[in-house]
Amino acid sequence: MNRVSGRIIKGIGGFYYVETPVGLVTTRGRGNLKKDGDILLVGDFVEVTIISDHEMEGVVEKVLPRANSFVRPPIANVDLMTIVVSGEKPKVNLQLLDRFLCVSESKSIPALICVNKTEASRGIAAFDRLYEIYGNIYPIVAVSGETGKGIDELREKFSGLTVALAGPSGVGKSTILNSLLGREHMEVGSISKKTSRGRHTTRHVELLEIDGFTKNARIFDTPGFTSLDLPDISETDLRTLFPELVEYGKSCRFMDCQHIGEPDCNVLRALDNGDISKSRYDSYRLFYEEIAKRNKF
Ligand SMILES: Nc1nc2c(ncn2[C@@H]2O[C@H](COP(=O)(O)OP(=O)(O)O)[C@@H](O)[C@H]2O)c(=O)[nH]1
Ligand SMILES: [Mg+2]
Ligand SMILES: [Zn+2]
Repeated sequence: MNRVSGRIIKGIGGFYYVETPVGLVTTRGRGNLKKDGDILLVGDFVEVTIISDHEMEGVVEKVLPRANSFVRPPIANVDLMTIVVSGEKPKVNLQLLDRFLCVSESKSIPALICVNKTEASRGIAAFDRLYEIYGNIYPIVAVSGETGKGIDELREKFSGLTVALAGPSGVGKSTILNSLLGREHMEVGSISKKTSRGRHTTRHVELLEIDGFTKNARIFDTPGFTSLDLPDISETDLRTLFPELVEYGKSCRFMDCQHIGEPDCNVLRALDNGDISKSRYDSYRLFYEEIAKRNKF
């Protein structure tokens, strides 16, 4: 029996496919892990025992510690959360964008904002507005999945990383994915055009390879995170998920200042000066109330 290390790059119908130095090994789910109540996620780094050399079948023996994981979609070890918004229709929802950013922060996953549909002046204006708000806090890239604008820059930013795409439906995640891959990749759960037989699979997650300039990147082909609950955090800790509140909050009079009306609050001063944008602060207050209400029950 031959034990090797690898990474789960595909999960479909209870089978998990592990990429290893000796080739793709097919495993049937949890294997020996079942008793621990462990579940496997695409993106997991694992150790497998090859039980049949001929068919390259194996059993997962061990899941290595995860840097991070998600339940929906079921993926692990994301290096970069790319949040896609649209410079055209559908109109940018800043509150939703801030929600995604908070979730990334809560899992300590670096985030990148990708503004799609910027091939025309209206999209460019939208990008400029977003740059005003986020340019000092997060990397932000203007692209057009349609024309290919900015896709090389995105590829460069993704180099060597495992990337997930997030954003509401219609912003162009699938278009960007295809543009990055340089080919049509049929979306999970999409209607097969050839057969019109409907959804081609129900539960299928894959980690695809993108050819980068320097180092290849991997990208999850899930339809993306379309909406997310706020992280499991107390309202008093929420401020730690807004990098600019952390920064300006260092000079508040009180160490535990919540920036909601305390005396000598440097965050409120920065808000007055325009150093902190109103929309970000509004999201903070909105999420604060939402979490306070949630935690009451
Ligand atoms: N104008 C414009 N439309 C785009 C662009 N990228 C995608 N679209 C269109 O936006 C719609 C939604 O795209 P899709 O990739 O399915 O979005 P998803 O729901 O996020 O996966 C489709 O009609 C696309 O043709 C772009 O860069 N510019
Ligand atoms: Mg899509
Ligand atoms: Zn304060």
